[in-house]
Amino acid sequence: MPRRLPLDAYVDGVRAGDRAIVGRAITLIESQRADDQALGRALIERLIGDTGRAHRIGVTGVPGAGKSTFIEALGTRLCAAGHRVAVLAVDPSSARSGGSILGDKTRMQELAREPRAFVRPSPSLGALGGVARHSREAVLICEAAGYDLVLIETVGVGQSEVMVAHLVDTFLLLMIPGAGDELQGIKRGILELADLVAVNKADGDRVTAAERARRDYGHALHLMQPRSAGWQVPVLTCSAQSGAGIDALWAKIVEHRRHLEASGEWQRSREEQQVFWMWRALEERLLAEFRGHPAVQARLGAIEAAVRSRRLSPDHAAAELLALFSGRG
Ligand SMILES: Nc1nc2c(ncn2[C@@H]2O[C@H](COP(=O)(O)OP(=O)(O)O)[C@@H](O)[C@H]2O)c(=O)[nH]1
Ligand SMILES: [Mg+2]
Repeated sequence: MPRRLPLDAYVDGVRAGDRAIVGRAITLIESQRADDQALGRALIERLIGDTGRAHRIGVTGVPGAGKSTFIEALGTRLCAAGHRVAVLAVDPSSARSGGSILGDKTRMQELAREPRAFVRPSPSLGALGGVARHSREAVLICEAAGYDLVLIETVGVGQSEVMVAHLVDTFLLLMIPGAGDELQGIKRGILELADLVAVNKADGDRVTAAERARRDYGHALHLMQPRSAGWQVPVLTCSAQSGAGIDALWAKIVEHRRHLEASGEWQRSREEQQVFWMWRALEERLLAEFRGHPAVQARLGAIEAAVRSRRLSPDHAAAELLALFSGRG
């Protein structure tokens, strides 16, 4: 099989919901090669009219919270109910080290066997900015392929969940009982991003602890500003392993969507997200052009050295570099 297909083959294959082609289209947009990137951009342009229809749902939480197990349990149920479910992963650790903190279960073997599901386990490589663009375009490809639910797994330990919050309509935070806030690495900032909170692993001898954690998070959230006006963030318990509470949680996710649609926030937030990503793309391109600019390249080393030795203030140095870039230097 050729490494790369003609543009029409990608377009037709994605529109037909051909899972192998969907996978190859995502590989294409993740490629670092200039010719692949040009083809990838052309593909996104061709598909853009077929995008925007899915409910985009982010799932975050510390490693081991049960995100993959939960997505597999939920995804399997949703497929049985007639949905088509795509699962993507965003893992900032793999961008840095090549290792993954999303873990093995991210492969979700059971769900991947489901004909109505598409699972993309390998998160993209590259800087977080690149990962953001890849993830966003992967969502669009899944939508064009007819998946009506796109679930995105990410880890609640750094910046990736902030980025994912700008990608999704509904953001679910999975906690585990008895770990304590510090242990779970959950800062107030992450709690503020959540539209729903679920305490997972509410099974066996953890049921009481999970119930206590649910009450504690409920109290904490009551004092916070919710992400969308008029929506009190629900806190539930569930067990991804036994399936207990999963249906109730899904009902809340659907309720959140209805709330957004009724208030007009669904549309508004999608529009704001588009503009947000335009600025991120602009920043990324501008910075690349800046670094590649000959006058900047010629002076960068000397200016950095001057900043290091405090002969030049960082702000002054930035102004000088910008002047070089814009031809005023
Ligand atoms: N007891 C129990 N274990 C669970 C539950 N959900 C996940 N696990 C286990 O927790 C571990 C981490 O799960 P995983 O889905 O990989 O977590 P992730 O890192 O958040 O994606 C695995 O050994 C799972 O089998 C649950 O609801 N109850
Ligand atoms: Mg995982």
